[in-house]
Amino acid sequence: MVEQVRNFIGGTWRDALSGETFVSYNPATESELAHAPRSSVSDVEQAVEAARAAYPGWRLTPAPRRGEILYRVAHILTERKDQLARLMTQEMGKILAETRGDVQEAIDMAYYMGGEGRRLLGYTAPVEMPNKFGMALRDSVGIVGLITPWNFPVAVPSWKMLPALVAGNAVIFKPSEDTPATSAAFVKVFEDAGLPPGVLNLVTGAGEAGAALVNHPDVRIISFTGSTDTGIKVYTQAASLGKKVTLEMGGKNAIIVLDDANLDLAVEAITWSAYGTTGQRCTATSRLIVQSGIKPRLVEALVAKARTLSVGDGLLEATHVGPLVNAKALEKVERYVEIGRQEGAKLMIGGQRPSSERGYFYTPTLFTEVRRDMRIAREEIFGPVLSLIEVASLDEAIAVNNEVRYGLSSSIFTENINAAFRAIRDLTTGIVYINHGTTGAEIQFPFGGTRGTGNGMREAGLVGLDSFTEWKSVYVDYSGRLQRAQIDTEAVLRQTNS
Ligand code: UN1
Repeated sequence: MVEQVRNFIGGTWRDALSGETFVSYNPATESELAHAPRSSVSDVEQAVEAARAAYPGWRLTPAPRRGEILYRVAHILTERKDQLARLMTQEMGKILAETRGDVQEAIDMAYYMGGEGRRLLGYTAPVEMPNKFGMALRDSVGIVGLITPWNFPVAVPSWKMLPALVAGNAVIFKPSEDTPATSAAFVKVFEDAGLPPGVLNLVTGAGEAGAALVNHPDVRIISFTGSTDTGIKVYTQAASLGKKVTLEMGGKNAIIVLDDANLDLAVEAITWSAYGTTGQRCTATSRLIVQSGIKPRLVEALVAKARTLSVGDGLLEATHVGPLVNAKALEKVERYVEIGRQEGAKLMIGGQRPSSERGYFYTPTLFTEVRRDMRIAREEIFGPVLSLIEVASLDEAIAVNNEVRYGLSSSIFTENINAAFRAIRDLTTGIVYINHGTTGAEIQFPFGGTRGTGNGMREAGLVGLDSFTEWKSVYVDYSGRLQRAQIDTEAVLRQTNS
């Protein structure tokens, strides 16, 4: 049955004002999964109107009460975890174990940010005058716009929505056009948890709705996760309107394997970080930087392991690797594999579609003899394609890791503690793993990357509120007179010299 998705604006579920819809497909079967509103400027305007009406009341709702609603969100998500995971698998393809993990990240985040309802910590510090008090408070900002991708359709919006809401903002959520049904099911959880109408609004659609959000003068913050091309456009436009922006874009993450690594452990980690989620994570491993001594054994073990992976519909428990999200994503992978071949890299396994009549499937692929300057060593492919670059030393491995335009995640496999600490110090990515793949970040630590991955902001963790709050510094003078700082420099010097 094809589901009818609606926008959620001011607490009611509605079609687009134009009545137009678009289709969301199941990438494993290519069948229609849902029809959703193709929102335009006027739908976004309605959502902003609803958010503007809801904001003053939400802002003044005591933060511990806001936090309690987030705890209810966590409970309902826990109850609906399997249901949401199944819908997500059908809508964007990744396997059930991964879609359950996606929902779990949102549950974790709801508890974590629910707790912020009783913290939202600011600080006090001494001030220069007697009978005077100073403090710094976090304040909400107003209306926040979220533009989010299809690869983590519940987890990634949760990193944005939950801190934004607990801090007292009103939110407009524009999810990827590949996952409108999952997004609506996620928003329904907030409705059922008792979030007041208008505090969270959903507008589905494509670029037009996203652009309307970025352009609307009353939307003061844009939090974006997605492709580098779109992210830079969003950033440029939002900056010209003086908005605050949080960006999380591409990755070209590497695992370094030194000669002394635990081979079995490295093979497991590489396999899941490179081919899990069909390589469609911004944290996925797409480069392997391998020291010469271990290379032959590692390649042999990786090829053997890749042969055991079953590619298919993510709803089947036996599947390891689901489809790519859509035809365009599949074409991009095919194009890059062709580029790799032409550049002279050696295809060890994969490099083709499995024989299936339907679905955007692609077999796990490994290239060796990849040079640092090849496009497959530098550009984000976002699919199950791994490029192996051979190096002589730890120094060379670190240099290769750091030279790409992205800086999200990196990892090193070594049993040598000195090498591990050198890597921690010198790998210039936002996330560094030791003896673990490049995926699997936890919500209590900052998430984000250096260089072209972002704009210096981080999501989640202790700093997760920074994107959605403004600092307000407050001075209270209770001396009853106008006190002015007068530092008698000469007197200070006389005292110091005596
Ligand atoms: C993403 O791909 O955008 O660290 C997010 C991980 C997950 C989140 C990935 N926890 O792989």
